[in-house]
Amino acid sequence: RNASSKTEIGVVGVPFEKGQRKVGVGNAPKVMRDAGLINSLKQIHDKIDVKDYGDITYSIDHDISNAVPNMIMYEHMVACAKALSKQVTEILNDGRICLTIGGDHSIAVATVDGHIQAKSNVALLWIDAHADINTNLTSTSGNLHGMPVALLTKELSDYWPYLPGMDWQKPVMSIRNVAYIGLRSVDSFERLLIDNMGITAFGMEEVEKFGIDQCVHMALEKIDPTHSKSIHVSFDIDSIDSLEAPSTGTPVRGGLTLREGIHLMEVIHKTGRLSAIDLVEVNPSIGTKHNVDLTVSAAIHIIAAAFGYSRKGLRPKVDDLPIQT
Ligand code: NNH
Ligand code: MN
Ligand code: MN
Ligand code: MN
Repeated sequence: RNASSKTEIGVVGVPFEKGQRKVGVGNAPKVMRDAGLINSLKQIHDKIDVKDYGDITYSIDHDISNAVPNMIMYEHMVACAKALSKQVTEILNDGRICLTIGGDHSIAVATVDGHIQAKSNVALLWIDAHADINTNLTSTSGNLHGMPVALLTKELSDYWPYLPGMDWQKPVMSIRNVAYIGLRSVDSFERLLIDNMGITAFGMEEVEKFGIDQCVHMALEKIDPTHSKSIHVSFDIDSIDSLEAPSTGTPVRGGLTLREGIHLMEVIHKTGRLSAIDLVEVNPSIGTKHNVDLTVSAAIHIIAAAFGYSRKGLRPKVDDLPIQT
């Protein structure tokens, strides 16, 4: 894909914050739109077409609250995810790249599910300080935003009890089609899984050792060796160092620089196969106004890079320099 080919984007906001315990992450879609997200997308280049599908709404089934041990506010996740999965499928079937603005990371169960419904052959890049591959038995928090990768993948499906209300969600993705970049806060059972299953993971040590460009290329080569899959990037803003993206629920120092986050997205853009992006865990209630502004603008720069924003600058349509007459 380049500046001369048309890029159609569908944006959906998910004001969902019940996958963790801090207030505020649900306001990110509004804060991102107020900060000019939609216009920033339109201004990337003149072949971009953006449609805003609005925010996800849902109503919960009280009968399934506390149905599963150690999954807090489970009934909320179930209801939101069902609505979001449908919306993502619709956006992709409309021929658009789906940009989902969270919300906490539990919403990725739905975005990836919706992506698989539309495209079947999906490769998933999970950009995060955390691995989000806990089950209800391994999680020490009970927070659902630490569990989406385990809910999505077939190799983990035997580790779950029956999940009422989630029958629509089929764990059909193989963990072989998932790669992590940015890990630096991994729980002990998560580490055991990553090692035992040989999950592709480029933690901060690997980013340091090989550089971000090599890490992204190696990750893509592992999860999409035939260069044929539909690419999903689930981007947790806490992958970025907390100095550059401080307004997030579980900040971790020593992370990706904004420049590395932008470069990563530029590489993915150049594949021409990017179909869906989640941008999650921006919490506008954490930190000062300056902290929030830094975090929101980092998120917008990362998104713009994914859609082809060029740091080199783009040449004009008519490439004659204006001359004095
Ligand atoms: N691993 C921890 C848990 O399961 C923290 C997860 N927090 C995140 N993940 N922000 O991206 O609760
Ligand atoms: Mn996450
Ligand atoms: Mn995280
Ligand atoms: Mn190759």
